[in-house]
Amino acid sequence: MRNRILTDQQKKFYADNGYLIGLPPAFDAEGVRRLNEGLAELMKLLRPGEDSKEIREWHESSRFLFDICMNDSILDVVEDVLGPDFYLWGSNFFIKEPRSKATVGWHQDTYYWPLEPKISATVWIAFEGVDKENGAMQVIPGSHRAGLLKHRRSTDTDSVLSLECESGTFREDAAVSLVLTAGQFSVHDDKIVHGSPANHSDRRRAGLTVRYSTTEVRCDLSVNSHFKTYLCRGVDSYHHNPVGTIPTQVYGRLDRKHVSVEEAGVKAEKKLGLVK
Ligand SMILES: O=C(O)CCC(=O)C(=O)O
Repeated sequence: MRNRILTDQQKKFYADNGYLIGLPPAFDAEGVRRLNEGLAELMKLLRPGEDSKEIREWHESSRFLFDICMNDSILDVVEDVLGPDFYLWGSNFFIKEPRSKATVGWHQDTYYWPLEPKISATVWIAFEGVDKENGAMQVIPGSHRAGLLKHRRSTDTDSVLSLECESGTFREDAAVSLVLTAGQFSVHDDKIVHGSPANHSDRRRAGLTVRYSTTEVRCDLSVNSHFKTYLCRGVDSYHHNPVGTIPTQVYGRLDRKHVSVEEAGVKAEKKLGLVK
């Protein structure tokens, strides 16, 4: 049987607060060097006018990213959080160049995803150290227990996301910054309220988010027809979702576009019962 990675205390912390930091790094100094070398290769595949936000779900087309998402020390932690049977389905970069004004508005991931039941976790892998100054992600501890909050279309043009929690639905003054060293990762629940401020430093801030769900979670393919799963641990006895093929190229673009609820628009929000 697999050794448990998280202590009972850490599991309780995750259940109560909806996130975890302070985990052992998944990548050492050489590993971090390779992460950034690989990121530079992926950036070369971007077309004029595109930026790192376009590198979404490229774990389906780049073995380099697929292997990061399937890193055993990361999956061990996810298994402790989600249980024995779960799959990988999403990945994307959140990169803020030095002095970038870009922010991420307060949101709950689950609002963006046409998934049911809502049992998912995100791992945020630090390609460089992140702290308050360079715009580390912030979470509102315990907010995942309040259920789905109302979101509205944001008018803040600096935010890279347009759906944000309505003000007054959570306690912004309780925010905690997820400070990480390069190679470390955090984990957060799909219902926790989180976001991030601008990068006020001369350092780049780069992180890769990786999304995992338990095998009982089904994607509404009428909203995101490109959804693909990769079983990470255990068995998928539900067979609810399409299964992806493991990429053979080390670095490759994915030109099939996954669609979030944000992109699918109000029609999808209505269909999923998020708005009337
Ligand atoms: O990196 C960030 O600032 C935001 C990340 C995020 O929203 C997420 O992981 O869902």
